[in-house]
Amino acid sequence: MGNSVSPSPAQVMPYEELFESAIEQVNQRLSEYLTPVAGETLLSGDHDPAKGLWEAMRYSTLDGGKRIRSVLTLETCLACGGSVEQVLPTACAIEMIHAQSLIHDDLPCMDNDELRRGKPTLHIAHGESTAVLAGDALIAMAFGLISKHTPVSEKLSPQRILDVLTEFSRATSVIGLVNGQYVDIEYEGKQYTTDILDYIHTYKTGALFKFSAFAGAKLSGVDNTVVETMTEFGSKLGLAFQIVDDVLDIQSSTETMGKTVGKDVMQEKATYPALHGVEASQQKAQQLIEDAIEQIRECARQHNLQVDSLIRLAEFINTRIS
Ligand code: GRG
Repeated sequence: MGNSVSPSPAQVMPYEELFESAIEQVNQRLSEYLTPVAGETLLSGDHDPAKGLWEAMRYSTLDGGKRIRSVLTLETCLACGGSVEQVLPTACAIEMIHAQSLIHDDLPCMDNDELRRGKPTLHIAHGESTAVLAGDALIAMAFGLISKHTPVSEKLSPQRILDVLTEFSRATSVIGLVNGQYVDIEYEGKQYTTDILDYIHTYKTGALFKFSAFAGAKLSGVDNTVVETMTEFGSKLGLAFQIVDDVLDIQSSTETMGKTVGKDVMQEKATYPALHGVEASQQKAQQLIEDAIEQIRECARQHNLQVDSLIRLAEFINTRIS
């Protein structure tokens, strides 16, 4: 697409290098969380009859994925003066929910896809019932990680952690992924308005980005005014991300994306390019990113925050090719 918002020297550095440390920390911690604790179940280790379930959860969560939502959470927390430890369990929980949403989205009863992150989807590789159950386990586990592993401190009260859990529940359910996905499927092959399109994108994709930024700010211990600005920033990034995704579904290749492209047209999905055309979609995504960047620049000036990484992340969303 090449819709660069404000070209800067750092932008030539690829996303994976810019956020290498955050991505590595998330991957390492995710792997730890997705390793069964010895002795916790009736039969464990080589005798564990549910070994295949763990393998399935690891297959879809650990191998691949840009980690953009968890990077957003970590970088927001750092920008607001927090530490990685304060937020890493929540960042991992977000990746688990994201992985689960992809597993279930790929099922034959939903988008019916056979390729994800460059390899067979979970139901193709491990069977449909395992894919449903691995997704179920990831959802339930995600909530427990936040409550069990987030360290309480003077800056990070139990109430803040409860607020994060409440918002996580909302963002993943009926003002989030589930209702977005429901309406997305409901409107396949039907007439839709801009309001319906915004509804789908705001919830199906926007809600988890919004939550990612919210959680990063909230768990840093920063004031609520900053939390609100960061939450709006995440929301705009999420909407832009989905619009860019819809454009890439038309302009990119299955090889580059690691998932089947061209499906939106085939399944007559409600998308920005289908309703407004590719050019207007690119302009809309660019506008959202510009607004988001301006908003956090202003917030950074007022509250003396360091937001360069967040700006780089926002720019990546608009220039990504996969
Ligand atoms: C969360 C309880 C619960 C249920 C999930 C199936 C479902 C309900 C929601 C599906 C939502 C969905 C598939 C949204 C699409 C979001 C999107 C653009 C995904 C691609 O994200 P990337 O590009 O993927 O970040 P990688 O592979 O890089 O992680």
